[in-house]
Parts: sequence; C-alpha cells; structure tokens
Amino acid sequence: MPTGAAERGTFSATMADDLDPLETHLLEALGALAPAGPAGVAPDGAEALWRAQVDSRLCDFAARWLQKEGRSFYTIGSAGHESNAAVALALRTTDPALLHYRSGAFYLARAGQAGRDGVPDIMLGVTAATDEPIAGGRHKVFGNHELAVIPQTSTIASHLPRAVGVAIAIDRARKLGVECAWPLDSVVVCSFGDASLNHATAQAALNTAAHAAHQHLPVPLLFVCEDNGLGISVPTPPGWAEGALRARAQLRYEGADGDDPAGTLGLARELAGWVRETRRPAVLHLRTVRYLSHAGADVESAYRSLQAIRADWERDPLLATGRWLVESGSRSGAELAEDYLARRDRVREIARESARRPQLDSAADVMRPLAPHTPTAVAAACAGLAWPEGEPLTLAQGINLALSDALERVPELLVFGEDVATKGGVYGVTRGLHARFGAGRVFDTLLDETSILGLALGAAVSGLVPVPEIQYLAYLHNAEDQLRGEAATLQFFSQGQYRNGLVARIQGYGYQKGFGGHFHNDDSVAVLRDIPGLVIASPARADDAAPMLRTCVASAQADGSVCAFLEPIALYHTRDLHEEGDGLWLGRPLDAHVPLGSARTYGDGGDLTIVTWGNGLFMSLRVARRLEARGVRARVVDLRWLAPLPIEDVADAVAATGRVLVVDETRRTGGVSEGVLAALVDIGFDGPMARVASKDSFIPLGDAAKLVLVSEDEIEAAAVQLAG
Ligand SMILES: Cc1ncc(C[n+]2csc(CCOP(=O)(O)OP(=O)(O)O)c2C)c(N)n1
Ligand SMILES: [Mg+2]
Repeated sequence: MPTGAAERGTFSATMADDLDPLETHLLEALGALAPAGPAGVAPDGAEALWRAQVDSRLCDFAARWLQKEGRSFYTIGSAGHESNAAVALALRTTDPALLHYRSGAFYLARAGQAGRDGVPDIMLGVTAATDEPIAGGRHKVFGNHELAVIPQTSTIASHLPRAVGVAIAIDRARKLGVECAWPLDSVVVCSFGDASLNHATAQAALNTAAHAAHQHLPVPLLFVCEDNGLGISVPTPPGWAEGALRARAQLRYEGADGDDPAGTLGLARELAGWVRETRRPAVLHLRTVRYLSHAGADVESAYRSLQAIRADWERDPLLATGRWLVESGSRSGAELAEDYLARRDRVREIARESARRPQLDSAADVMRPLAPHTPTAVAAACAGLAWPEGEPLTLAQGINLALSDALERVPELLVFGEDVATKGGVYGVTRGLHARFGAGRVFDTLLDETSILGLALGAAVSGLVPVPEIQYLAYLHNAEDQLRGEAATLQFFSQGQYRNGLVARIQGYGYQKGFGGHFHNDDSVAVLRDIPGLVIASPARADDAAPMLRTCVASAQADGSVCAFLEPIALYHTRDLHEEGDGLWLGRPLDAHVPLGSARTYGDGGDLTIVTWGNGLFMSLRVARRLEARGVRARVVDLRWLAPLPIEDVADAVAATGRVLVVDETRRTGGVSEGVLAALVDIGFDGPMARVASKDSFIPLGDAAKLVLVSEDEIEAAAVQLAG
C-alpha cells in the first residue's frame, strides 16, 4: 500500500472561493477590455498562447493551494513569465528543450502542440506522485521524453553547458553519419533567469557557444534569458543583462517584452527560423515580471515596495494576450474572464486528483532508476572481442590501445579534451588517435572543464558515446557539478527515459617524483566516491586498463553508466616493478573485459591481505616481496574499481588470511580506505584491520612530496606489525 494512499483517498479539502488579488485584477482588466471593432479571427498562435499562459498561471495558484493542505511540495512558479509560451510555439515539438524552472507556460504550450494536456504533468510533479511522467515523484521538474524536454536540476545554469553540447552534437552526428536522438535540423532551446546569467556555469556555456560559432562550427542553439529583474531578492542592475548578452559578438541578440505577445511570438519565430537555417546561436532576451514572489516561503514585501509589486500587475502577459485577442475581434474580454474561471475549476480538479495519487514508498523504488547495471548485457557486448597481438605495453599505451579499439568499433564514440588531438595528450595517452580517426572523432576543446563535461553530457543524451579527458584530477574539481548534479542525476530524474552514458578519463594521483606539486599530483577522490551511481574505475597497469576501459564504454552504452576512469599518471610509462629491466609492469590486455566491481588478487600468501589499487598496488607488490624475505607471506588485492567497491572479492581474500592492511594513496580523511574498512565492518569481518594513507595535506613540490604520500617503508612497517 503506497504511503498514505488511504489517507489521500479521503482527501477532501475544499478550494478557497476567494480569488487572489492578482487574479481579481486580471479578471477586472479583462472584463474592461472594450471590443475593438467588427468580429474577426484570432491571430495565428494567439489562442494556443492564451491557453498555455492561463493554465500555467493556474497551476501556480493550485500548487500553493495544495501546499496549505500539505499536499504539494514545490511552489516555485512561472507566474509573470508566461510569455515563454511564445517561444515554444515558435519551435517544433521535436526540438530539444532544457528549461528554466519558470518555463511552465513553455512546457504547456509544447504539450498543447503535441495534443497533450500538460496540466496533470505539472500537478503530479508538485504533489510528488509516482505517475508523474518524467521524474516519477523524485522531483518537480519540467521534462517529457515525448516532448523532447530534458529535465533540469535546481542548480541554476547547470543545464546550459549540456545545451551547448546537444547543439554541437547534432551536427557532429550528421557529419559522422551516426544516429542522433534529435532530427538533424533541430534547434536546441535553453532558458534561464537573469541572475543565473552571472553564474560561472552560464558564462562558460555562452562562451563555449560563441567560441564554437567563431570557428564556424554549427551551434543551432537558442538561449532564452527570462529576465524578471530579480534573483530571489536581489535586483539585477538595469541594463546589465542586455549588456552582458550583447557583449558576445558571435551570439545574435534580440530583445522582447513579455507583455507584447504579437511582438514576442513574431520575434521568437524569426529567431528560431534563423537559428534553424544558419545553425548559429542566438539569444532572446525576454523581459518579464515575476508574480507570487520567488517561492511560496518568500515574502516579497520584505524587499520590494507594495507599489512596485502592484505596478507589475499592469505588465501581466495574460492580460496582454487577452488584449491581443480582443483587439482581433475574435474574443470579448468577458468571454476571456469566463474562460479563465472555467479553466481555474478544471486545474483545481486536476490538482485535487493529483494529491490523491501515490507517492514513492520504498528506498528501492526511489533508487530504481539511479544507475542500473546489467552485467550480462555488458559481458555480451564484449564477448568474443579480441585484442591485437603485439609487444607488452605500458599503462599509457594500454589505454591508448583501448581507445583506438573503441573508436574503431563504436562509430558514435568521441574522444576530446585539452591537448588530446595533435599533441596526443600531455602524457601521450591519446597519441596518434587524431591522425587515425580524424578531427570529427578526436578533437581539442577549449580550456574549460565545465564545458568539456557539458559537451560530454549533451553528446551523450543525443546518442553519442563521449570519452572526455580531464587533464588533471585537480581541475575536475571546478567542474565537478557537471558530473554530480547533472550527469549522475539524469536517469534518476527521468526514470531512465534520458541517459547520458559517458566515460570521463581523469589523469591524477601523486608520486610523480616530486614534479608538479599539488595541482598535478592531486589525490582527492572523495568528491567522486559519494556521487550516487557513479562508476569509478582505477586501473594501475595496461593488462587491466584496456579491458576496464572497454567495460566502461560497454556499460555507458548498455546502461547509460556515468563512468570516471581515474588514471595514475605516475605509472603511465613505468616498465619495471622490482628491478630495472624486469619489464614486470608491462602487459597486454588480459581479458575481453573486466566486470564492474571485480578485484584482482596477486599471490596466495596466508599471513595478511593487503588491499589497495593504483600506485598503492605498485608499492604493495614491491613490499610483498620484501615481506616474503622477512618470512611474512602477503596476498595483494587490487580493487581496480573504487565504485562499486569489489567488496565480495575483498571479503574472500581477507577471509583467507584473517588480517587486512589497506594501502591508500588518497587522503586519510575521505580516502578510499575509509570505505573499505567500513565495508569490512558492515559484512562482519572482525579480524585485525589497519591502514596506511596519505596525509591530510596538499602535495608539496619536490622531494617534500614524499613526506605526505604513503610510502613503501610505511606499508612494510604496518604489514609487519599487523602480521606479527
Ligand atoms: C548554483 C545555485 N546557487 C544558488 C541557488 C539558489 N537560488 C535559486 S533561484 C535563485 C535566483 C535565480 O534568479 P534568476 O536566475 O534571475 O531566476 P528567477 O528565479 O528570477 O527566474 C537562487 C539564488 C541555486 N539554485 N543554484
Ligand atoms: Mg530573475
């Protein structure tokens, strides 16, 4: 029985009869509109505009009404912004849309174009009902797979880099002759607020769109800045948004007033047509008002005068559309007022019904679409795939081999990042790929990690398979929200209807022999480990790296997995393990693929199990030999996957010795060892446990780096103590 369903079944709150003062003003003003002349026909689009605008306004009131009864959980509305419906009417229902949280009228107009009533979608969203069509009760978002509306998150502007990515991906798919999720002549539309325009993420996206257009790359993207002059309580300085938007020479700028429906619709149509034809980006600066405060809990009168609030009533986009209809002679003001009231009853009835619908009632239900894994599909995709014969490879060469293998097999796969093309990456990992597969598949991006990941997100949701490179782990951090807030949440908030399978290669970790200091030796992975559903691969050697990369690509394709592929730079070109010339760190790919979350165990020592990965594996294998000389026999487990952690394999290896030492090159606080030890406790392991980890410090330059990074001597000492 869903939570409270019985209770909800008896729900019988009555709607307040009284109208909000904003509604009273609108109805009186509509009623006062004098007929312009003889009867006529409604201007093209005007009726559709009216319907979407009125229903959107009424959804906002209904959400607040339900909230008073504790039946609605979201009150940020679209009131005052309803002119955005004109943008929807200027586009096709197949044009991908990434919307501002005030683009409700856009959503309803698009739904109407497709013959769908969008009101239940919105009301089921605010009541967190499981039958809401996109997020299924996980959030109130504007999204609908049939309407090509990709759901957004509440992090303002974070959807803009993806929008740029979608726009670039469409023409890339055309160029490569591969399938695309959108028609190839689509226009991408992306709306956002005026305060959001100042966000680094918005600026990144605008810059990247302009940067691409500057090079004559197709970017069929219509930005819509819904400018109500406020960011919650903070006014945007007059003229600022226009100046900031006009400053980008590569973006065509046009402005429209939300209370001029004919002008807005005409301009939106003109701009949409221009973007579709020229494949160049444009921005529509839509000047609006904001009604009903920022959200239900926000008391607008605390920071705006009642006079200013009242003055905005005259700029009501609904009144403006009503006036347009009345002036055309197709409707009377009284008729429109009546229509408003009839629609009001209908929306309230839908709201009432939505509040009765079941909500999510178990953690398993909540998490079901988060990050599905079907190992059989991944294994099937990799089965029978051979690796070419050849010389033993370094880690860098192994990854390079896996990338060329994937580029050859998967025509939708793209490799991109800073310096990855002609130079072949700062460590040579992508060497030769650009020459072999061409600039359409392997290309340099501009220097902005947010945009690199945004491009990946947009390409992935468009059906391509992106493998972006982040040059250094330290530089993932300023762009990390694209993975956390956007990529990792997409299946969750769309019940898997939208997916963005991708493999982000991240070069990282320490031990570069004192070279580079902190920013080239970053060892903080906590920021990745706590992202729900994220796959984290971290191979240490070529024989694992190549099949693991293949697994990640297959998982991105089969399950839409968002994968971080963490590469230890210090081991890229390592050849020897114990002695110079032993070649023991070289290898050829071992298997067709490595299942997610499976570890690899070295040796069968019975005294102690060392659990580690990455540089820790290299050090631990060396230490194991020294330990053997001292009569201590250790087995070494390479986790290979930091998420999902291979806890079953670890449990087996630990059970065989009864003692465990975790060797963790990441930081003591937030490092991987915390997770491993906690997992061992969770499964009831009660033998001796210890860990060595790097210090809670940034990595200094030069030899001082050794002072804070975990060392072979520390590992040996801890192992001897534990085994003793
Ligand atoms: C990155 C981020 N910082 C802060 C917030 C909190 N927040 C939500 S809406 C908002 C104001 C946005 O104003 P604007 O972009 O003008 O949109 P509007 O609500 O006015 O339509 C803020 C600060 C957020 N959602 N995301
Ligand atoms: Mg605003």
